[in-house]
Amino acid sequence: MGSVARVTESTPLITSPEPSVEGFVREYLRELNFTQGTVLERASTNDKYLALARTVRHYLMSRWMRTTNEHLRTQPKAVAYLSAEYLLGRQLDNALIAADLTEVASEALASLGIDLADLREAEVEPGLGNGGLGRLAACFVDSLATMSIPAIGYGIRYEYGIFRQNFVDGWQVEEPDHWLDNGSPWEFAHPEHEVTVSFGGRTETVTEQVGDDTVERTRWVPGWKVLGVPYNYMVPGYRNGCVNTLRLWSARATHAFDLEIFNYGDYAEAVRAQTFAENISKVLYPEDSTPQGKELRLQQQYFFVACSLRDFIDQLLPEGFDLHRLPERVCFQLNDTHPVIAVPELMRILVDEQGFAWDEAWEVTQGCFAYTCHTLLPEALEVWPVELLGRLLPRHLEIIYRINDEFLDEVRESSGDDELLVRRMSIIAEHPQRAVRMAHLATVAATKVNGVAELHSQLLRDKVLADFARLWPEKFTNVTNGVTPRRFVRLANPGLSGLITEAIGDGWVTDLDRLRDLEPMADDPEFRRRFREVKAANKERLAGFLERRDGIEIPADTMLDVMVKRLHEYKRQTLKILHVVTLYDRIVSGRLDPEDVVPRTVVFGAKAAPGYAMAKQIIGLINHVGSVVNAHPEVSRVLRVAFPANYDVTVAETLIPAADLSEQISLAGKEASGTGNMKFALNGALTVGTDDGANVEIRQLVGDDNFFLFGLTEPEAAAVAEAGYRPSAYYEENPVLRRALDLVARGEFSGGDRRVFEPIVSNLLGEDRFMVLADFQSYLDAQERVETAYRDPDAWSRAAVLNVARSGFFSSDRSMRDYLDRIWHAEPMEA
Ligand code: NBY
Repeated sequence: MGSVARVTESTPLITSPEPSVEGFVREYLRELNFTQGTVLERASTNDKYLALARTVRHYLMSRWMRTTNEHLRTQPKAVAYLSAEYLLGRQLDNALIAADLTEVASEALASLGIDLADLREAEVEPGLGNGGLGRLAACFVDSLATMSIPAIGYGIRYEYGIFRQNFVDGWQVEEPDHWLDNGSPWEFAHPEHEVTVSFGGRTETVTEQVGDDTVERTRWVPGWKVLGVPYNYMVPGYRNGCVNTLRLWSARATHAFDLEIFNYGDYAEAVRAQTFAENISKVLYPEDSTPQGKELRLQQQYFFVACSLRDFIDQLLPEGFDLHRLPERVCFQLNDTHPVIAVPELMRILVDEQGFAWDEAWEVTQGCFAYTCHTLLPEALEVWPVELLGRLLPRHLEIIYRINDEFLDEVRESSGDDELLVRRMSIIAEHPQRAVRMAHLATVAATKVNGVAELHSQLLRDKVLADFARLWPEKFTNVTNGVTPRRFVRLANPGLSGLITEAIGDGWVTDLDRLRDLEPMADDPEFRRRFREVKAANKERLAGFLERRDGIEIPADTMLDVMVKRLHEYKRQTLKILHVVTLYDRIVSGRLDPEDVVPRTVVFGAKAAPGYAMAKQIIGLINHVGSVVNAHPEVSRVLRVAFPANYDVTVAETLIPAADLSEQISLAGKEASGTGNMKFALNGALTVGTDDGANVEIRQLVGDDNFFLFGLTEPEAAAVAEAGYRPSAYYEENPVLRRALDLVARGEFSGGDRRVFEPIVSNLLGEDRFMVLADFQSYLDAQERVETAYRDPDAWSRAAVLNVARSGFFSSDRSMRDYLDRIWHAEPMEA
């Protein structure tokens, strides 16, 4: 029986090697020869990269084993982060800086005639997420490790991550992301710790004799099962001896199932069944806001949380642990509603498997979960049709109904039978079809519910979940998002990092509030000059990168104006492109002398969900406008558009440090937080932005003088909507806007074909749900202020340095402290 030896303190560990150039060369050649099975002379770049990745692991391995042993031995309260997405980005560089090995590795490789930079490029990033939510999870596990918090991340090992984006004639085409094809040196498979997950079937009631009593129990009789195999990834803290674990689950067919079919002699059917099971972790759903309600997605969600709860209980708790005390040992943080099916799953484990009374089980469950909401769009709130949920998870549906019954009793009691309220709050929606509202289930079960920026949390309390906030005001809290300074400053911007460290020491990497000490430097002309030098070098680096990667040429000495994020109407890429169209129109029509324009390069990066037709239209429009602008002899002297395909974490790391201007232009009240906005500010870009999400907090911190605010506020936008918004009125009244829209409508960017962008034009004139036209003039005015400011390089760089100095709050380390204080109540491990 594959039993695993219990870890004791005396289990001998081979210790990781001490870092030295000679030692590294030895370890490296050993990996190349013994694991990769090749010799230096014949090794491909991929061979060399894989050997390097494995060599770097050696240096983190004893910290990992020690951290894991300590967690098992001391049984501290732990954070278990449940997330369907982790948008990790490349691992090599992060592991090197965490282990403080970059110089040693680079010298060691150089002595073998290898350039570390070439091997970095060989890594295909694990894109196991869509955007902000997935990247946030990756930043959080980094911070938890750096702060020595006992934590484990649980998720799905998708065989295909977020699709690769290509442009064909300017239109998005998706290709599968084969990220595992060249080997996966950062993961450790543990098939011996496989977990069985059940689906389908029915429930039945059995009577049992307990002492003198007969009790009725419900039993789930599943219809089919799959296995979950865990893959462990190291999550190294920054030079602190702690390496936490990220555990991603991969689906396999059960052994019994295929054996049975093989015995019937139906080989092909057996293989098909295997494929069916393995489909569960095959591919990441590419929707970043509107859930698709697909059966396979619910299978994915249940699959990974069932594996994770089992794993936590069976592997991380001591044998015989009294599950009544589970809340003392863990907080399961629900990253949006995707893992919320964990709530009825824990109830099922406690009631059906452990024999808990319902109320006891509910108390434990309520003590173990907390829920983070990441949206404000009503269509983004997940609901699962009862028909589907009941077919896939019949026992869970019964449990959800009972949770709802008891909850609605409480609502009736406290509201004096307000039936309208009951309907609004019910976990079960009746229209347009009977369905489970996952956000309601999460809110009812959780100890705490948080939004991801002050404004967002306020709107959750006042609008999205207002009934719940009235019933349980103390349940609601805010934790403003953050980003890891290790990846997004230290690793992505070595030039700025060096400059900061020279000025204030290197403590900022793990204590970002220290950036405040830079504030006086904003008034030091020499510091500002060096800051500009760093920016210029980062632009050069970006220009080289885009040239190599995409064959895109950008001038390296213009204002770099960047809008990177998923493509969504609420984010308003359309507003940005209308600004570009306006500049183009003014120059072409002779209204604006190119000499009077501040030369700028507008860079877009955005993937559209493959089924989101309007988003794909907008991508087409950006590319077509870009082609016309870039081909125009006068215009292209002062205005360029670049839209590199397949924006990902790796691109972000080169693009953000080069940016002068950060575009954060969502309609107020729609972007929950944003995290790109934080990365730009920390890298010394100025923001042109609306009063939305975390922009509000950025502006408060950096100061109005160092931020270009425009647009309706949330209450204003709500009032306009309430009064009946008429976008065509703006079109009629504003000749500049009319000219821009007319150009698009007339086919200026589509070879004279008016039909191509007709859907965009008629949407803007007819509905314009996100009020692009209402904010257009205010945006143009803000861009005028941007130009004026940019003409004074000294003043601009002063503002940029102040952005850096005042953005320390946006470290994900601070977010973790807030979660720890307000929600998790876990403590760091002793060093
Ligand atoms: O989460 C984003 C928010 O839009 C952004 O404002 C915030 O900063 C960030 C981190 O809190 N949300 C997000 O990225 N959402 C998704 O990626 C997503 C993915 C899948 C689904 C829904 C949303 N889905 O239902 O399938």
